[in-house]
Amino acid sequence: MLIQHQHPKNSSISVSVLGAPNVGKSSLVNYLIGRDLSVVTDKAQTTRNRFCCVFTVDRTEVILIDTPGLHRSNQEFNKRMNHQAREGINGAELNLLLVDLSRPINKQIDEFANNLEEQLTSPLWLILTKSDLKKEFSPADSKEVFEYSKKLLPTMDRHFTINSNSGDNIHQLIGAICDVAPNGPHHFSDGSISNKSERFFVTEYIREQAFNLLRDELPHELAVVIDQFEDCTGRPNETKKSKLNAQISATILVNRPSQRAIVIGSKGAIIKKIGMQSRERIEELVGGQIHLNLHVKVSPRWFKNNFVLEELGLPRAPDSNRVWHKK
Ligand SMILES: Nc1nc2c(ncn2[C@@H]2O[C@H](COP(=O)(O)OP(=O)(O)OP(=O)(O)O)[C@@H](O)[C@H]2O)c(=O)[nH]1
Ligand SMILES: [Mg+2]
Repeated sequence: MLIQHQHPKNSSISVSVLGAPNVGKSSLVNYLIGRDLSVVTDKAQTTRNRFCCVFTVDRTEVILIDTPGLHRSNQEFNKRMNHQAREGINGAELNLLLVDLSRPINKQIDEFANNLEEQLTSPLWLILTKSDLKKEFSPADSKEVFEYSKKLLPTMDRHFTINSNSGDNIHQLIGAICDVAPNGPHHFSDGSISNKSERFFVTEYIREQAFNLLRDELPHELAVVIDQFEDCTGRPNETKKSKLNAQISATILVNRPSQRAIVIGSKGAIIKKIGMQSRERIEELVGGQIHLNLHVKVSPRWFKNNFVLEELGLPRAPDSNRVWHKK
């Protein structure tokens, strides 16, 4: 076993990244791992599934758990997303609570405490994000917010003020995480960087570009599923086509026929753009050329359909509604 050959001084820590939608969780994750793996958009509820990704500093492995933004909703889809976020805490040895400085601060802390205080057993650190958007915010202000959060969240233990665009203070955060990492073997010792497959990130990147190109409520009523993912890397190297890494067909699900028309766009302009931009992202991920075929399908109320939700990696939550529709 690989683990038996690991250096005795190795250490490893799993760290959940929590907070309300749009506070900058995935941006911080990407900054820490040094690549744009997780999807980031200016829309709330971009991340829908919890997943792990990893970076190492010297002998310390840090496993980050990116989570969907916690929010209040009675919709089945949102309940399952929230459940993904709550599950992020399970098994995490350290939790980071991200709070967006450009929005009401105490309200975010209150909501988090109301939602999750009972579930927290590991240490919690307060990470005040987007410091560039609140330049007047002083270290004394940070301390005050930290003291406030400690009253509501007993496991609250440290605080940092960061900016994920420029990286301000993030190296201090990395140092602090490494300092508390317990000795133990690395779990991602085979060189992989995430617990999710390429298929998962393909759907994420298509959805990310759709989010970027579409406005209003449409992004929330849109999902992406893979129809076919053919790995072409093993093909004999004789034709030009054999340079292909993968041949991928995916479907963008929308709720209503009018949304299908918007996603396709005039003369197919929008879907073409989604395809071109997401292909660039996917090719970077797989390290080679791909063929990407995109379709748009009306799947009425897919966000209430257990079958689709399971396919999207969102299993039933403890507070799930009683729904079971056929596809
Ligand atoms: N100005 C500024 N913008 C930031 C910073 N960090 C993140 N953002 C922006 O905030 C928006 C949301 O960032 P995400 O990383 O997607 O936020 P998230 O918390 O993962 O959001 P969900 O997945 O929807 O819960 C994006 O437009 C980011 O570019 C920051 O430090 N400064
Ligand atoms: Mg996110």
